[in-house]
Amino acid sequence: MSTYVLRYFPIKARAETCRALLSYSGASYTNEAPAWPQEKSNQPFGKLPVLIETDESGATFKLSDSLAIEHYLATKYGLMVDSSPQDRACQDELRHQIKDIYEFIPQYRFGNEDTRASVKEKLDVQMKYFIEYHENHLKNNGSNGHYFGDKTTYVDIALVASMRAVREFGASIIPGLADWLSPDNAPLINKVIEVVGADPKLVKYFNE
Ligand SMILES: N[C@@H](CCC(=O)N[C@@H](CS)C(=O)NCC(=O)O)C(=O)O
Repeated sequence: MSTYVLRYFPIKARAETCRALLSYSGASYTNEAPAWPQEKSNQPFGKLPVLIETDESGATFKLSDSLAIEHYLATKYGLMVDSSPQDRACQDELRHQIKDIYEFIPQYRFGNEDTRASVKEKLDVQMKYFIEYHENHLKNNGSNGHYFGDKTTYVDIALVASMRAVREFGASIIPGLADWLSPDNAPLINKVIEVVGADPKLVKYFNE
């Protein structure tokens, strides 16, 4: 069985879904927080997260970029809905929309003080689209706390983990961000967080 090291900063941000997928899959993994910027030049692309997998034979596989890591883990552990090319595309679409919301956090945090109002304005517009689109998708799937069918799959886990990052990390950075995700405003999104978040397979992740 493979073991993994997930390199990232000790914050709840871009690596959350990678960590949640590892936990959900029962994989053996450790988190590693390299000294930065000293270790930057030792990463394949100068950025984190980086996943290092070691298989039974001792061979290693290194992958950088959060979505590539997620896609790899979700495929490897049978968490992609693989019934048609449309289903695969739809999962990428939904996942990328979740990531687009997350991306407002670094834009706001690291942008100049005078760009913040415009970043917040764009976030507010996008949040409205995001919530409408995802609530509608979840309703069409039966309002059962899952994006596809009645089982936990990649997008469910990505939502739970990303919204945790948005609430616990992003909300302290962008005023009003958490309000968008109230149960009244986004009931079916919250249902996924409740149903999937209660799965014991995510306990290791939640305890990190
Ligand atoms: N597309 C990449 C972006 C990675 C990225 O920007 N990582 C940031 C942390 S969230 C980083 O490594 N920053 C440190 C640096 O650029 O020196 C991904 O999704 O993994």
